[in-house]
Amino acid sequence: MFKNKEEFKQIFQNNVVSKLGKPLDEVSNEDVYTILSRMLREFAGREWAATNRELRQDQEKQVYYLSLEFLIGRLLGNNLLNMGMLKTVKEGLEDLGISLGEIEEEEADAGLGNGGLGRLAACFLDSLASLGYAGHGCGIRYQYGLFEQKIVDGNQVELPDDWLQKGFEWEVRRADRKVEVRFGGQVETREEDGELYFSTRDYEAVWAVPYDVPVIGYKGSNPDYHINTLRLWSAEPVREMANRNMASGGNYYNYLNYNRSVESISEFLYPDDSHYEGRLLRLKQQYFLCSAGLQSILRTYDKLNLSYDHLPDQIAIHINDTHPTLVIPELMRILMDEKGYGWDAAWDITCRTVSYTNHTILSEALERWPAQMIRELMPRVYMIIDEINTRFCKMLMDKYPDDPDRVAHMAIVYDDQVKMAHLAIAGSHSINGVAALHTDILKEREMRNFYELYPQRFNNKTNGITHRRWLMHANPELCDLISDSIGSRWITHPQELVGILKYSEDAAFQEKAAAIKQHNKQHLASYIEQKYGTVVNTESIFDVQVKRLHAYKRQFLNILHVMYLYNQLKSMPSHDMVPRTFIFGAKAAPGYYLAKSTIKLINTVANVVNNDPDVKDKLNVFFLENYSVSLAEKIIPAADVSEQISTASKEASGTGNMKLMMNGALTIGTMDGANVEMYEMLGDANMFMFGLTADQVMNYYQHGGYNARDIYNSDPRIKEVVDQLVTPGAFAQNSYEFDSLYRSLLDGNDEYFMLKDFDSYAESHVQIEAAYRNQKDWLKRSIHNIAHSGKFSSDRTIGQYASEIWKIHPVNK
Ligand code: 26W
Repeated sequence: MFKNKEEFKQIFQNNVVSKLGKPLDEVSNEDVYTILSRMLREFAGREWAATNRELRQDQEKQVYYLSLEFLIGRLLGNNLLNMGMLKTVKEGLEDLGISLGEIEEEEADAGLGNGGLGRLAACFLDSLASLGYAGHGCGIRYQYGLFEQKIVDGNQVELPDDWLQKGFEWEVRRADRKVEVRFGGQVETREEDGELYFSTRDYEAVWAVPYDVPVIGYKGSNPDYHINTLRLWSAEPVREMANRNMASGGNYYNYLNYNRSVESISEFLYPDDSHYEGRLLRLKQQYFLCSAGLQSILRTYDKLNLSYDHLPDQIAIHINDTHPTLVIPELMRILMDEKGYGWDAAWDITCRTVSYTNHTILSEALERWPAQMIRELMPRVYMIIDEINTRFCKMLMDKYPDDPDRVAHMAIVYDDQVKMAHLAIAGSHSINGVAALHTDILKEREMRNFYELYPQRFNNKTNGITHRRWLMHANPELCDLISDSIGSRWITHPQELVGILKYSEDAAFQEKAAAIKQHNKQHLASYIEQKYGTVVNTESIFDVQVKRLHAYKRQFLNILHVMYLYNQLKSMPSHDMVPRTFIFGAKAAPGYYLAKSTIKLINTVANVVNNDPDVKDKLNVFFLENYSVSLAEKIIPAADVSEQISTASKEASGTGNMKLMMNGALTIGTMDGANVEMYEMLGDANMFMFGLTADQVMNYYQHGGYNARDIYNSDPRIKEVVDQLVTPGAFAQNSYEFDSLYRSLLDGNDEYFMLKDFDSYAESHVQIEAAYRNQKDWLKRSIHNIAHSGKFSSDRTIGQYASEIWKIHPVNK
């Protein structure tokens, strides 16, 4: 596109004049953003077409990653990085007096996801493209992404996230590729020559219109770009439906109602994370994605002119949690009703095509749809689910004739509910967990019966994160320091980050690493100061917990510990403590009362601590509102300490833990999710582990034996902070505001073992403080964390999915 900085400046300036008709000194940051992103999109468009041509010619197997969430964040900086243009453009703009950082701030985050699961999907797309795989995303183009969070009087308030308001420069509407999705109607059965045929009449049709987003792989020294596609579907009314309604005597209001109900399908993302809610509209979204996605996948397949017998050799369909499970009965329907296959052959093809990832074992998150709802919304699909269930249960009864309980537990449809995880396991060839511990729990406990039935289907794929966004883009100085020291091969082989181990005690390297951390802390501090008008002590330890707010993630434990530190400082003003800044970022599901109370508690404590002259030089608390991908990119490089403190066994993997480790933060954590695998590499010297193990937690759940009140009564530190929740004075304004939090600990017997783990948590914090006092040692540990983080690049994860589940190969490599 441009060979060097001067050429870039020329082309950019020409664009400004020809497209805006303004001189450069009159353009706004928004103008610059628009011009720049359009230049890149146009250029990428040509390369995109080239990749697509190549994929058609090569007839390589393609993988489609179906997900109701893609939490991609901003694209300008990342696309520049992956296209190899970041430095040229940054310096070129600088010459023109423009800061690229400020221009990037103009872009709205594409926040089409809730948290871990959606961000993982986005990291996977980046790795698929960067490694040269033919792997595409398939999702929904929500008009409103995850709500925008405002904090008003310490409380969370949700505002709509109107991210498309100024347009999304990276997408291309492909009206020519729209497909029809059908809901409702009646199934008609017809018999001909002893065969049954099914068709549905009186259905309601909607258009699914795709918007394609290029997923630009990291170019590095490759001669060509590799650009995959993220296809996001938007629902639009079918005019003929409206006409039909009018012709059959319907009125104008019916027509408007139809329009409105169609548009609502892709209107907003459900803000629930780990809590299933059986809403009809959510089910509609799921089928909308599955039906539209499958039609476009099969349309591409049809161009190969192959029999559907070969579908599993050419196509892999991956479902991100159970949310797109309907793709299984939908593929069965197409194969049988439209392609003429019998049941057994269709089932074989379906199972060999689909694979499934489980992201949680929380029972409240497992999807169970009322059978009646599916029957009404997709009657033919329901018939197929019912038949899958009948055959599955029959097979189980033959296998376990003396164990009817087992059969009942494993049934797909039971008690008029469809258990989506059971359907996903029965109808796929691979089921994976997202960290070793999580997969073990699936195999040994939650899905034990299924594991015994299909041991070869279960496997582990420990999560990863893209080091391109989370290290190279978020922390460019650290990235340069690494490359200056060990060369740049680590960029395409992230496990080679271990090369920096030899510098872990090198004074010059340590000094540079410390300066970079300090600079990142100042950067975050100025963001906080600008936004909240509060001064941040950048000499303090930045202790960070950023993730969705959930009881099992235990932000509550963190803030209880802060309250304890405050009490300690108040009673011993001379207490020598390394200054600490506790930073929180978290959105709570709008209906999750305890989570919202926790946010209020954090803000209440922040208000007291930050304004108390006795402690404010030593202890500070900030709750940064609207935690999002772009905010994460500011916070994570600035963190000294990473809080990964979920109740053991509850966090399937965690991925924030990996991002913080890669940026040199030291973890205080439980033996949960991927923390366990981090610990295997880092050991006690480089990580601060505390608390119950997963086995201990699960034993308590199974056999009882835990009494929170005993701990409350025996540990005065704990009694004091717990009482402060309901005693007006130090923190609470009244006795009822934090009453539910209080009661969850004592009356609810502390389901997440916060009081049980409090002591070892506090002790680990003492160790952290001691460790921080020795800066050389601290830096050595920090460098160890960075060095060992290569394993957690999603390039490693995707390589494993590709070879072990999808059986795909990089194109032309
Ligand atoms: C239907 C309601 C609902 C919505 C989202 C139920 C469950 C979910 C997700 C499965 C929740 C989720 O994001 N899980 C997280 O997935 C990450 C990526 O694998 C893991 O790192 C986190 O540990 C896990 O909580």
